[in-house]
Amino acid sequence: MRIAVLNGPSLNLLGSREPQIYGRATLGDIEKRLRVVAGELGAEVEFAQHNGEGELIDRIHAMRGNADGALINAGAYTHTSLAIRDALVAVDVPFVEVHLTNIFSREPERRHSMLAGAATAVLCGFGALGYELALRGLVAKLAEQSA
Ligand code: DHK
Repeated sequence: MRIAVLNGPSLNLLGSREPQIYGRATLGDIEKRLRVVAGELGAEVEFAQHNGEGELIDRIHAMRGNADGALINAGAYTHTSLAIRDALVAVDVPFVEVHLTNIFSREPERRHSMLAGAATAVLCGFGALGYELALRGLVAKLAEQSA
């Protein structure tokens, strides 16, 4: 099972970016842990991070036929990008929307997600651990569907 892990703007700065909000784990730490968990689950993971909306959309388009599922933290585009949701719907790859923070407990402009309505699941508020939890959940769900 191939899982794409896609991160959006400023998530390349995790570890030093507002650590009181986003934690101390770097994106590299998160990816390292996901590789271990994927190995345990018998899944393959592929990572990408882009700051630009267009690059993220290109990466989503590239998932068609190449990924069975995806974890996506679109960063601030989560709250604004109909274009990213359209791309996700277009490729028809099941995805889990992941956020480090509980977006529903933050500023009003972060409490709405453009992507959630198209997501298989949404997981937020567990910090870096959320990616691992989301990977476990998505792999279990995809395995159940293909059984
Ligand atoms: C990450 C971001 O970069 C923010 O723009 C979102 C999200 C929240 C997170 O919690 O992972 O509002």
